[in-house]
Amino acid sequence: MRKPHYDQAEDTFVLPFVYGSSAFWLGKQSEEEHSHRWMVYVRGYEFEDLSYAIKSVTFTLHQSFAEPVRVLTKPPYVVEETGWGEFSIKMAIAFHHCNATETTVLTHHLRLFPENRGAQSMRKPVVAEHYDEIMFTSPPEPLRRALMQGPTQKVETDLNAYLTQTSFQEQEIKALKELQMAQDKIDKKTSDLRQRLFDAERGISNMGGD
Ligand code: SLL
Repeated sequence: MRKPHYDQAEDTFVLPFVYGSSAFWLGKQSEEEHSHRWMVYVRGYEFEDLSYAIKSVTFTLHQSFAEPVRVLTKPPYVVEETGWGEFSIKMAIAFHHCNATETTVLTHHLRLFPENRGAQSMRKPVVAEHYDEIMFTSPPEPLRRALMQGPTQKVETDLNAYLTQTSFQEQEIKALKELQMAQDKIDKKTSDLRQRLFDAERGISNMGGD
């Protein structure tokens, strides 16, 4: 599980997190006004329980929804709904022992439709996620202790299953593998060139030695 990164010199903590949405098309038979089921969420990078730092997440939906302001005071910080259209969702993340001015406010654009007008699928969700970090500089003592300790458990939600193909962790592992392969290629080229240089130098010295 990802712990916040602590910088002693600056006395800062950096808390990684992910926010976004996942949407399923409900098919041709669905009602026009409820053609998609979607979720918008704030989650830990590795689905860790962020309630050690987060006090609440307030989602503000489009006015066409009944009670558009949804306050979640415990994880999973998810709003699940059905609807027909895309819109921007405001998310305000409040932290323990902090005042309202320290609330982090983000906007996520809910995506329901596949990119480039691709075909809609009832099985494959349209996932739009963002990685972000929240920085705390010299936080109040109880929050400092919580950040120092980091997460203690993961959150089990349906969300985990929906997001496995696109999880940032998997992307990171894939990127690291690709980097390693590129590094191996460079190492091989460098050693080939070194050998050629060595052979060439030997050739020159043999010429001079006659
Ligand atoms: C659009 N600007 O025109 C956007 C607005 C609003 C979507 C989209 C409501 C569903 C319900 C809903 O999906 N609103 O009332 O339950 O595309």
